Amino acid sequence: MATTKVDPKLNENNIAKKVKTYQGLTSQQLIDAYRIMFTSRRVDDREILLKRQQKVFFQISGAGHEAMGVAAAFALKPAYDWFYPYYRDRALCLALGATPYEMLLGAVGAADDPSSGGRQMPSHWAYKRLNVVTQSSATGTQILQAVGCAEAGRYFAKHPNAARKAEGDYRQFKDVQFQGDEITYVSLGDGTTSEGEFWEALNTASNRRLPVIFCVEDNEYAISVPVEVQTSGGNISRLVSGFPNFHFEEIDGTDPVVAYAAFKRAADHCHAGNGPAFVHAHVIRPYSHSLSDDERLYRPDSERQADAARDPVPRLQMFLLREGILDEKGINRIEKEIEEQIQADADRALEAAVPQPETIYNYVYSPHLDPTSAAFETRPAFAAPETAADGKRSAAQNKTMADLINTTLRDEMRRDERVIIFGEDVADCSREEYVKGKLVKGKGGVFKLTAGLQIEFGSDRVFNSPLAEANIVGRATGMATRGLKPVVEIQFFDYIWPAMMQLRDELPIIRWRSNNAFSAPLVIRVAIGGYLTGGAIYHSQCGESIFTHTPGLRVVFPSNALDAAGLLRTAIRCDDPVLFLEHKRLYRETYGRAPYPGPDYMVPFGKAKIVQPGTDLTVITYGAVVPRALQAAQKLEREHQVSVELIDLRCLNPFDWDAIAASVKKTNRALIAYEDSLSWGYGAEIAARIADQLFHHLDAPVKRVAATDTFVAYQPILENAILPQASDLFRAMKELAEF
Ligand SMILES: Cc1ncc(C[n+]2csc(CCOP(=O)(O)OP(=O)(O)O)c2C)c(N)n1
Ligand SMILES: [Mg+2]
Repeated sequence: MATTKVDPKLNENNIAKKVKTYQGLTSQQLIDAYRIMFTSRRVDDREILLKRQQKVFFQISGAGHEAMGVAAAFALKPAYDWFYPYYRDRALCLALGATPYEMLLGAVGAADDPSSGGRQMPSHWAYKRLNVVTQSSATGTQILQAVGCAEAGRYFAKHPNAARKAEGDYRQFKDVQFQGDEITYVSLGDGTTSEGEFWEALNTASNRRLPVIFCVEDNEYAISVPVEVQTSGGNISRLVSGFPNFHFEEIDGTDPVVAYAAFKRAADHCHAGNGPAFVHAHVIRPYSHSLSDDERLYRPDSERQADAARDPVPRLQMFLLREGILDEKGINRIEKEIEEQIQADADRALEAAVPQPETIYNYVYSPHLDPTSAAFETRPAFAAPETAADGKRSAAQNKTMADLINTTLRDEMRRDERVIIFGEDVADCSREEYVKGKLVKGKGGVFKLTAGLQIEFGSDRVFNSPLAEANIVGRATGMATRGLKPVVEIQFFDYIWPAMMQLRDELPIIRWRSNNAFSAPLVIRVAIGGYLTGGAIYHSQCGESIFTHTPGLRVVFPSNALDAAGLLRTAIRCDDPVLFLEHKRLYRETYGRAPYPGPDYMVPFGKAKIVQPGTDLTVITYGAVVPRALQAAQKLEREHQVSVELIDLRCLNPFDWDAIAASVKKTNRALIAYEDSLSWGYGAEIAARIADQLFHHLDAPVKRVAATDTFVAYQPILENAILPQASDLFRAMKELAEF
């Protein structure tokens, strides 16, 4: 154990009294540390017993990681600092204030499990009252979120008015807490340092000098894979040492005294505003990876025995005895007390009520604010029309979808200081002195959708991200968890995939998996789609069904300027995460232009628009297929007197089943048209529902028109053949009408 130091302290008579401390830890704190470490180990042991008795269903232990966890907690403040711990951080959570009973409620999957209400495996910590944020099983996803969390804390400290509550939108339900000098703690295993998101997080924290403590708990194994296979040279400290602005510590994480001193120095570095800290703690893993793993299959006894000699729990016990801080009786008393308490807690947890099956849909979406409700339905407030000579609204007043998205972003940023925008190229100019000096005009997005916003709102609120999509979505998720409203941009749908882990396993399930303790309402704007004449494979993709297949994510896909404005406003004000798909081909199309509808115009989610009413067949579509379907329908009417009812879904999740059902009951024929590849596409689900629920109303098979089951090619002849054209739609509608 580490060397002893003596600190001068004043006693109650203001006489300097020497209190012996161990690198800042008092004897009492060391006794507390032992208490917590022993408790942590015994909760693991109890869970293992319960698992063997089949009374709990999974076990993963924090054994071997206890000392550094307690040390980190002692150096930081629960309910003040923020914590993104991973599954080995049982001792950290206990030291922050979580109780063994709460942990055992998690193990049995009780309704009152504060981490998830029985939805997540045990050791997936979430304690709202302590600022311990909900964690997933995915290794590494927490790291970028922690960075976003730290950014949010800094933002609120700089813009305290943004933290204010406001009625009528998501802010009403989002309490914001922040401290000027808070720290975000995030931990991970040695294996997890191989994930790209780890490096993205270090890069951003370093670059922005964020007060984040990254803690790598290096037990030298990721399940059975040893550290030298994960990490070039076998030591992560060596690899990260070049990141600027960091404070680095590499320590024996089985020694609480050493670890505490290291975390203190790390916290001091963060508090001084110097930037992040990296604590590389060497620990052991005495209980295999989890109860589903037997490390004897890949670790010889010699190695396991060497580890056992470093076990932090007996080591601290020996230290307390050697230093005369506790005698054997004292140790026994503490241990007995803990054993009895855990026994009682386990008995109580086994009796606890389990969650009821009918609760499974609770908290998939916000229970507070329903974006399909009338609260999100407002009438457009168009300015009095300036009429041209022909009496029609002047062309200048008709705005493109790009114009109205830009205006909506501007309006919402004026209204709500929590709205911030970042992404690739979204700023006017990162080197702001160039725009300030009027040397350049500024860019504002590759499609110019965010043009002028950085100039108006400043670089705190509109800024460029690194070229890293997981970075964008992961950080935004962390920020939104704290109450900011990021409206981030993914430059092309084709490049959304690096963010897929955050989009599938994190953002949409934060509310559900934490049983409503946490939420991350934010907006991801994505330029999508083809018909670009030369867009080719990597600038033309659709693929919306992948996201409508993810519970918890709202998916919107407008076809015209007015809907885009109204739906984007709903997306920003609502309390759920929203994927806002903007068709590139529609950005500046003549079709669907509209005058500015005012700063409060909203379209509720899940309400389709009847583009044209009809009686003979129903066409259900959205996005850039809407104008093509309209063209086909008008031609069919002109040439064959077939009356088509054209439905623009506008919102894909939720979608307007009522509008579809009412129309199909009237026309008895349904065609679903979409730009994505035919097979497994969005229309497949609609077709299946119509077949299932409207079978008796059908006079013809349900038909689909979509892209071929290929990617989109560059040569326009190929692109035309691949994507559904008005002529394809015309043919399919005609055949269906004639069936
Ligand atoms: C993204 C992802 N890939 C794979 C897994 C399966 N898995 C769970 S833990 C683990 C090893 C993690 O090792 P390490 O980061 O060293 O942490 P340790 O368990 O050793 O503390 C793996 C591969 C996962 N949970 N998430
Ligand atoms: Mg490991």
